[in-house]
Amino acid sequence: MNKIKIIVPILILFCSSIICAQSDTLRVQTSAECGTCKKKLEKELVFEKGVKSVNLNLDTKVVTVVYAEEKTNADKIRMAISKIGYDADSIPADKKAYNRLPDCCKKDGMK
Ligand SMILES: [Cu+2]
Repeated sequence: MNKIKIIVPILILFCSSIICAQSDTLRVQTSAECGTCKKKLEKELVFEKGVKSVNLNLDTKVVTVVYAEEKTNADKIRMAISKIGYDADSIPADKKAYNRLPDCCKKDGMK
């Protein structure tokens, strides 16, 4: 009986450390402007291969992406954000995708 009390917590710890090791969290500075951007970015980015969860903070414009390390990487995620139409850190928004954004989502300089 006592053995089980020791083994179970160790097993739980072991399993959770494996799950944690497989996913990584990335924070990307974007050019999102409004609630429409948030919905669009979160909805489209979550379908990207390897992406587990997406959350955009509109105050900071930083998108937090949890992804599977073995399926994708930070550069691919930044490229995906660019293809949706937003800047991602140093990668500028894809021009065509940007032009398709609603007016409210465009930066003043590029209108
Ligand atoms: Cu917007």
